[in-house]
Amino acid sequence: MDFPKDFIWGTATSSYQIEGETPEAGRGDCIWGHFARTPGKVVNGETGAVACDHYYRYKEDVALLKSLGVNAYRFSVSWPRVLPLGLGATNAAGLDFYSRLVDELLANGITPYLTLYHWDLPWSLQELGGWTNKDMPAWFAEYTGLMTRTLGDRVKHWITINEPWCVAHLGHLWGVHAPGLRDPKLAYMAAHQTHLAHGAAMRVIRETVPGAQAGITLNLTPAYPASDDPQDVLAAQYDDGFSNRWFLDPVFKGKYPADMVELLGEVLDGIDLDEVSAAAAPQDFLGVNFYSRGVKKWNPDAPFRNEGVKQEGAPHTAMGWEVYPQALEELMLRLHREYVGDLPILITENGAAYIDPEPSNGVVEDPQRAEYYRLHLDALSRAIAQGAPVKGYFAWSLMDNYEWAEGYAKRFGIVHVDFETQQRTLKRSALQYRDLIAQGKA
Ligand code: IFM
Repeated sequence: MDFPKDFIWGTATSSYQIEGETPEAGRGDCIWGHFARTPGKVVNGETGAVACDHYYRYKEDVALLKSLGVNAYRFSVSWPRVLPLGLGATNAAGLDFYSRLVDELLANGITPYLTLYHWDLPWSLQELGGWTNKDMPAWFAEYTGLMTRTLGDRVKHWITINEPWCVAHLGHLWGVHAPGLRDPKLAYMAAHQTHLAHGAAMRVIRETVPGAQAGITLNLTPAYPASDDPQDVLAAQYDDGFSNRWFLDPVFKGKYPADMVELLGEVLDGIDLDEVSAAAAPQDFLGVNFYSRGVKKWNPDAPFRNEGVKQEGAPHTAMGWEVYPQALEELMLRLHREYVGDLPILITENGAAYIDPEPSNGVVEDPQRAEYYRLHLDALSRAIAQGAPVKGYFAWSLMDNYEWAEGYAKRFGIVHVDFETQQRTLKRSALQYRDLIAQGKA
């Protein structure tokens, strides 16, 4: 593997997944707390009430980052921690927490990459319709301004929204994530609002943070046809539209993909499609979260005319996601050709859940996760050698945490967390990552 000397090596987390809800520190409720407390929504009814207790243990966690040798850390701000009702009165303790976290990172030589929205919408905004309310871009801009004014002197790397596809589809179409709605029209309205909110936040960041580097993070899942049959090829094209182009095209072309607009038809009624040009505000990088691929076959009865085909015999993670690193290499080259040109790409998440053994002799042996990382970093280094402008990589995740509707059962960390004692233990994958970073910097 060959990475440039100035490569950005990081790990990533998000607020609701690690911090703990800490109402005693003035944080307001969010849609995930509400969703998780609703019976039947999350495995074992688990919530992020304590999670990794990171709000109180952040210094220990920054020390872990330091021990790994990373030069960057991607975290998210909990909107209801700083604005408990989403708008209006601020929570000084919440702002102070992020200020202390940023100072601790900088003191340890670690560059903060701040994500403004990683799914924990203030509950009071959801009561007003949340992402389907047309005021969302303005609310998001107000919240962005608060954060840039508070941290913009020290934080120069800003990510607006994490995985708008999940916000729209998991949260508003299939109802498996907060806020748990199941309505195609609401889902596409929510997606539209994430585009507009991204554009609005980019303008605020530009105006308030001199020298800012800013962009969005999209989860991209390459689609492959199950066979050479032209119908399967079309199924893959539609899946690509649904999973990838609906989010890439607004940001890079300022418009929605025409084939999908036609396919969605009246689902889009009530959305002013031309407004999406606001999402094309120039970015400094594209954040990409990559986990797996989809293999698609034609199904005229499926909502998007395609359905996934499980690749029997291929390796899969504990999430049931196929391990297919070649898709990462191909995705980077496609983005380079069709979207970003030479604009930097940051892999803002990549990683895998597996069932791990308990710690033994001070380490957790996780050979499958270590191999997943090795294969994907290898794929990335091949893409870079062919000209893809990949400038950084953030392992998902620094530590085991609250995996949304899967609760604590699915562990993505390179650091093991004992959720009873909050003891952190490095896994073998973390040691491998540390060594790789050291070689890369050498
Ligand atoms: O844990 C999530 C993260 O919050 C967003 N991207 C995918 C990860 C694994 O499911």
